[in-house]
Amino acid sequence: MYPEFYFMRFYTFLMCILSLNLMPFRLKAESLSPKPYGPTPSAKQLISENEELYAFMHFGVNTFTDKEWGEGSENESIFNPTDFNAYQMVQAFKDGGFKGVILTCKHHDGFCLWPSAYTEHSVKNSPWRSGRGDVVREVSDACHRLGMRFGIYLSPWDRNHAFYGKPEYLTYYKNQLRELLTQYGPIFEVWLDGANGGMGYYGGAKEKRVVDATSYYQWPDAWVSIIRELQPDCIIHSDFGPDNRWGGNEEGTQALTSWATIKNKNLTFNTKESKRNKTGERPGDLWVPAESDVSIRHGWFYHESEDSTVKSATKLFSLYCQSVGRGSNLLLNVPPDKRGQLAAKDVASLKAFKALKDATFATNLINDANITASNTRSNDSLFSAQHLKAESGNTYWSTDDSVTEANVVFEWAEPVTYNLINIQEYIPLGQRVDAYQIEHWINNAWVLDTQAQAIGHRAIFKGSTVTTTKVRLTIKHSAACVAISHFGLYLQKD
Ligand code: FUL
Repeated sequence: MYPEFYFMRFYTFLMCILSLNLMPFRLKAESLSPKPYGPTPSAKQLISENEELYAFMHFGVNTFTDKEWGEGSENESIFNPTDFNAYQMVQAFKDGGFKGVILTCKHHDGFCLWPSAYTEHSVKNSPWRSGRGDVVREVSDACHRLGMRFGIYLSPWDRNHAFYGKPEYLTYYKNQLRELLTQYGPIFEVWLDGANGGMGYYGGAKEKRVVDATSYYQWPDAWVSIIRELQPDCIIHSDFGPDNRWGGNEEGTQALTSWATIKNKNLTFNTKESKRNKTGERPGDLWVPAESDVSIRHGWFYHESEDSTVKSATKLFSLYCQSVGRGSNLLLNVPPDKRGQLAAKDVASLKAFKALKDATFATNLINDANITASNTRSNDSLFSAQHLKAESGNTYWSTDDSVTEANVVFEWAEPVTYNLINIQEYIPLGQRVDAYQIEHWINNAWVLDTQAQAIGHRAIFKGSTVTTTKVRLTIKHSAACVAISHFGLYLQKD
């Protein structure tokens, strides 16, 4: 026999002993965990919800014509940023805590920010970089080098294209989708805008063309299948989803109760049902959380006259609380100026927003609290309410299967002061809680801070400043036993 043989036998024996030792723990965690309730997020939806913050960049001929919607007749020569710098922009988003950037590769005016092989109406006929520039390339490269994700907006409505409204345009659109999905590395989100039809240049026809978005666009067969085929990890955004839905306004806020789920009925591209968009539906059949878009300025494109409208860090933090803090992503648009950079004021606001957010969430007061739960699943520390302190990860407080009403009391030896409450559900197991409240103890009685319905990925409540020695979280009703991953009390100083 060879020495290697003895070594391999010993190694195999050792591995068996080790895995036998670990197995009971793994089996225990799996066998004791609650069963998922209702629809649950896919792996890419989970990543997207955890990332929370994305940047939108509206850039194109409108930047130079000072318009919001270009007509499609703009001469390519108008596009000429004087000092384009993708790194300046992507770095500013990164410094602001954003995880990805979605670029308007083509807005309604039809001008393409990349040298598409299918049209002359693009950067290749502009004076910028002598016609050899590619904004999509530079922004996607900067994203990938700086550890940010890159996404695309490709407007279905094209006011330049001669065939818009006819079958030929659909081939053009699909070809462009393929170009963008195959030549610029991983794409984390495709943002399909619902704005459609109207007056336009249309190759010189200069007329009104109205389409029925549901029957005209080959949705979902064409677009969705192309995106799924070429970028399976990509989130598809449209008015209804399928991966996240438009939140129902362009103000960056979400309804107080916004479920991550919707019903699987009457869903077509451009399904704008304001209630469904704003609040989601419960019980739902599909996991389609909201995404809330808003611009840091009054308009989506850069206009010097709007320099005074740049939102402050406090305003951005308040939007974060009203979007991410209501189970949605926040998609914040910051438009490049005529140089092809973000203006200093916008950059400063992004940085200050991150500083304010970090300072607010720096100290969770429950870390020093004595924590008592009315029920702990199987009385097992795996599901203890102590896990509520953890900011992220795979731990959560859970109750026995039969227990759908429960509470946790947090108690301090010395009074604590807070004005912001943050609660998160363990969403890999679905959205379970239907009603809950948070109270504090004052003058020997419980006083209500807030009562609400949906938790989901995150629920944030900014209220008046409270000083107390006891706080109670009560789950009044849950569709299945609870699975809460985080609870936090913070003091936001403006
Ligand atoms: C809308 C568009 O019409 C706006 O110009 C902007 O792109 C916004 C994000 O979506 O539907």
